[in-house]
Amino acid sequence: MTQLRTRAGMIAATVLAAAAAVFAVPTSAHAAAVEDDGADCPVAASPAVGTAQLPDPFTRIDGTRITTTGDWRCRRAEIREMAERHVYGQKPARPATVTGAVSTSSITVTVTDQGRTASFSASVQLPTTGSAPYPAVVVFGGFGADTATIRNAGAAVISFDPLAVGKEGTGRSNKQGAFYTLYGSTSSTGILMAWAWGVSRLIDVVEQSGGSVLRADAMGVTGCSRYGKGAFAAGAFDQRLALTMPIESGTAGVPIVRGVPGESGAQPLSSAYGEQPWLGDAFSSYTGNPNTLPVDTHELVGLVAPRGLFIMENPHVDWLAARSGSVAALGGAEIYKALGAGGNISYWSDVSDGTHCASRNEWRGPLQQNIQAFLLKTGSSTGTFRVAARKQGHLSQWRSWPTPNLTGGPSSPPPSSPPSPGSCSASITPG
Ligand code: MCU
Repeated sequence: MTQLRTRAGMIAATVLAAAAAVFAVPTSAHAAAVEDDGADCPVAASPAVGTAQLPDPFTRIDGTRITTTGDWRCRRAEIREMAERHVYGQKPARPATVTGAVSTSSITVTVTDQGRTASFSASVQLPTTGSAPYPAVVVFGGFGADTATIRNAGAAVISFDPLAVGKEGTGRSNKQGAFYTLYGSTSSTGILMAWAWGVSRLIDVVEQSGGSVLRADAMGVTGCSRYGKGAFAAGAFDQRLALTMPIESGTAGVPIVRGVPGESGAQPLSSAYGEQPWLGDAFSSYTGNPNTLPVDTHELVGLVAPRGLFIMENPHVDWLAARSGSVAALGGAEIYKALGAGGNISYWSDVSDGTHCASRNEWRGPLQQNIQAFLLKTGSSTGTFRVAARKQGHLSQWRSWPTPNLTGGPSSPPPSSPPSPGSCSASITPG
């Protein structure tokens, strides 16, 4: 890795060109009141797919196209379910019992499901300004996220150790951590989804805490590298998160799966599948055949829509697949636009320091702006795209579907009565 980091530093001198696009759409993203507002939608068997192009996010499994913003709810449920089946593994519905407590310094969580119990906790650091109850950002792990800027912007930091919920370094038939204590060490669900589940259970406890310290309706999530993969999954699979901010997530994170094999130096799919049990066991069928995957990550970006999403990437380290990341962001932005929320997604890979998970001046302003827009609700989002020329992908090469003009105005809010729910050291290791 030293090798890669040194090289990254050299490439950092490469001149970057930035493309900025500002959408004139006001912030209209609201976190939902529930983890999954489409839990009642029927989802048929996944279609047989064999295309190098990105699947059409707007065409249902039955082959018809959605026409209204209201149609998106159950189309979203199809994408969510297919992503569980083929990429991450199933995320169990909200468990039978979740208890715990929120204080000004910690959150404790105890979950009981199917007769088993597991616990974990997270520490809390309050913001440096504002008054309780505070917005909060769940920060995965201990590196790469700018916790000082988060706290100075007025949001608390919830430091989440994902490894307590889904351990790294285990075999696929011996998965460990709180999630697997409940659902079994041979569960086919990968640890990224276990981590996402852990974030959901933290939100459950904040929700139940009565809101004297933290606000459940103003929560975000972030993390860098493998923890960027986790933050992305957390935001995609829990609609209560108002703001999702994956940093330098690489393969198995934001980058389109179909783009990885053709992107020079990118972490291969088989490497991301094998390095850790991050992805679900079912993904083994696709590491050599990504064109048969019925979904791709532009649609996972779409799972976050219309909520706030700020994707940060590093164009200097090839391993991080930032070109495929830019295509995912551009493809997913079409879903945001169709929902009337084009301003709620931002992408920024135009950074000068090539060090993986570095602290970056460029991202301070937009980070603060995103927290203001989506958590404090005091500002508006800009939908800025700043794509480094070195890793600029072109959506037109990846899609043959048009973006529909959905009728029905901006994305409708979730139903008011929801259906009842049935050690990384910030360095890169080439695989
Ligand atoms: C970008 O995330 C990973 C990458 O997938 C791994 O191959 C590498 O070993 O570690 C990265 C990471 O998490 O670095 C902190």
